[in-house]
Amino acid sequence: MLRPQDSPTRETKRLDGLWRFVVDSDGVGREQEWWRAALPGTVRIPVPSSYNDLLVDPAVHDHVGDVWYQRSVFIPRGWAGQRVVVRFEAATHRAVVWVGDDRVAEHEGGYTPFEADLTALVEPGQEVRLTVVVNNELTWQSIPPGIVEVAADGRRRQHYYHDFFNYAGLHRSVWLCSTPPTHLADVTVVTDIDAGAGLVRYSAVVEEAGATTVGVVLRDAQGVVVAEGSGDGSTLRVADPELWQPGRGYLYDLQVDVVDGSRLVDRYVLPVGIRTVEVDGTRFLINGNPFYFRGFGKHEDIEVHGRGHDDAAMVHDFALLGWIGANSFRTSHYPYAEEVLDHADRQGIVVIDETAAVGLNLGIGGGMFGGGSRTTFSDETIDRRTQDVHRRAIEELVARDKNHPSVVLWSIANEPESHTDAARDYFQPLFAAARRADPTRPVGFVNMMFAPPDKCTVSDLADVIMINRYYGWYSETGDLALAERNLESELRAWAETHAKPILMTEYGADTMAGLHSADAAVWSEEYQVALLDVYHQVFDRIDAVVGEQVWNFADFATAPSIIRVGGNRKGVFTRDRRPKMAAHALRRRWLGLP
Ligand code: BDP
Repeated sequence: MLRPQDSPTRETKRLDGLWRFVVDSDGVGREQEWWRAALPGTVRIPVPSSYNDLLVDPAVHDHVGDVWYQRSVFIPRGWAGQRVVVRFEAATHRAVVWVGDDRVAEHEGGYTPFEADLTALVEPGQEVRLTVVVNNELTWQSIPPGIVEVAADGRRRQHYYHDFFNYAGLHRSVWLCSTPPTHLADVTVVTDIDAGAGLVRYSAVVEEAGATTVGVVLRDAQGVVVAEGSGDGSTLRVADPELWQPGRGYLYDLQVDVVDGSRLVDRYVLPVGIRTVEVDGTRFLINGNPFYFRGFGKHEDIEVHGRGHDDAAMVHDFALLGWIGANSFRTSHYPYAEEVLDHADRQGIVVIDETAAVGLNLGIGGGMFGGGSRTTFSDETIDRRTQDVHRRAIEELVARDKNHPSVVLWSIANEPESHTDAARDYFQPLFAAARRADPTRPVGFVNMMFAPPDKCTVSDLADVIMINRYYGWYSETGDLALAERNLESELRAWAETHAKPILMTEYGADTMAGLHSADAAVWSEEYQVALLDVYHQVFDRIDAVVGEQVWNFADFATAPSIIRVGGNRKGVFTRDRRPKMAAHALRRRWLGLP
C-alpha cells in the first residue's frame, strides 16, 4: 500500500480539520445506524488528534467504547475516470467506515493505515457523507491487550498491562486520493553495496496492468539521473553512491512509471536511501561500519493532542535529538506516524521500529496493572487469536515501513513474558512471519527483567538482544553501587551466553523536574544524572553493548497509578520539552562519543 502523493497522474486531498464528533456513551450508534444521517449534537473536534484531552470532560477522557466522527467531502470534479480512495493513517484501536449509507472499510489495529476504494460509489463533483466509528477497547484479542470490566456503578472501565495512557481517536491524517485505474499498488526497494557501487533492487506491483510496462529512473538529490531500468523488478547500479548514513540522510528519488507505449499511465516517486544493515557477531553494522545507538525510547505524546500527530512538535523533537547528540530512537510502543519515518530518513536518524505488542506479560508489577494471578498465554488470556492479530500487526508494519532507510531493526514486542515454554511457542511463528515479511533487516524483541539470560526462552530467536533494565529504580532503589554490580554481571552473562549485539533499550529513573537533592535522593534531578552515569560506565566496559536508549525522551501521560505522579516522569525532557539536568549530562556524553 503506497502512501498518498501528488504526481502527474495522482492527486491528494487531506481531510484534516474539524469533524463532527459524538461519544457513544450508551453504545447505541451501531444499532441505530448513525452513519445514515448527520450525527447528533454540535461537538466538533480536530483530526488528527486524540479526543481524550480536548473537551475537559471525564466522560470523554475515560470513555470506553465507540466514538463517532463525521464530515462531508466533495469528490474533486476533476477526478472523472480516476480511481478514488479514502485512506486513514490511524484509527486507534479499530474502526468501521461508511460513505453515505455504504460500509466501505473495517480495520483492526490502532497504528497502521487502511484504505477503501470508493470508485464505484461516488461521482466527481458529488458531496458525500463520510462517517467513522472508532473503538478504543483493549481485550485479550487486541494488540496491545487489556480487559474491560464493569464497575459496581455500572460504568465500563478499561485495564491494560502498560503504563502509557490509552489515547484514542483519529490520530493521523485522513486522505482522499485519486490514482488512475491502472496504477502502482506497491513498490519494494532493497539496497546493497557491491564493490563500491550502490545496488537498488526494486519490484513494482501494478494493478489492472493490461499491456502496460514499468520503467524507472533514479535521480540524486540534485535531480541528476544516475541509473535507469525497466520491468516490474530489476537491479539498478549506482557508481560512486552517496550512502544513507546515520547523521546524513542522503536520499535518491526512484521515479516509477507505468507506461502504455509512449503514454504515461501512472507515476510514483519513492525516496530511496542506499545503505546496508547487518549483524556480525556482537557488532551492529550500518554500511559495514559498527554502529553505536545513542538515543531514546519515545512516545507520541504531547499536551492537548495526546497521541495526535503534529508536524511542529515532530520537528521540535528531532531538533532536540540533534541538540542532545542522539542518533536514534525506538518507536516505543507502537508504529509512529509516517511523517516521523520520513523525517528520520531525511535527518539520518536511525529507527528501531516496534509493533504495538506491549503488555503481553501478566507478571509485571505483581498485578499492579491488573494481571493478578492469571497466566499470560492461555485459552482465557493471550491465545492463538491474539497471535493472529499480532502477526497481522507485524505484517502491516513491515508493509508500511519496509522502504524507509532509517528503519534498521524490527522490534516485534516490548517486554512480553519470555521465560516460559508457552512464550517460545507463541513467538517462534511471529519471528518467522517477520523474517518472511522482510528477509533483509534484523529482528528482535525487547526483554524484561523476569527473563535473564539463563531463563529467557525467546532470545535465541532474535538477531540482537534488546533489554530494558531498571537496576537502581524498580530494584536496588536508591542504591547505585549495588545497581552497578548487578547490571554489570547481568550484561556480562548476556554477552557470554548469547554472542549477539546487546542494546539497552530502556534504563532510567523517574525525576520530578525541579526537585534537587545534594545527596542525590530518588526522584531528584541529581539521581537521574547519577543513575545514567553508572549505566554508562558499565556499558563502556562491555564490548557487546552496541547502544544506549534512555527511557524516556520526555515525560508522558499514563493511566492513573500510585507509582506515577502526573504521568511517567522518566523523561530527560519534561512533557513540554524543557531539559532536565540529565539532558545536559547526556549531551556532554553523546557529543563526546566517537
Ligand atoms: C518498562 C516499559 C515502559 C514503562 C517503563 C517504566 O517498557 O513502557 O514506561 O517500564 O516503568 O517496563 O517507566
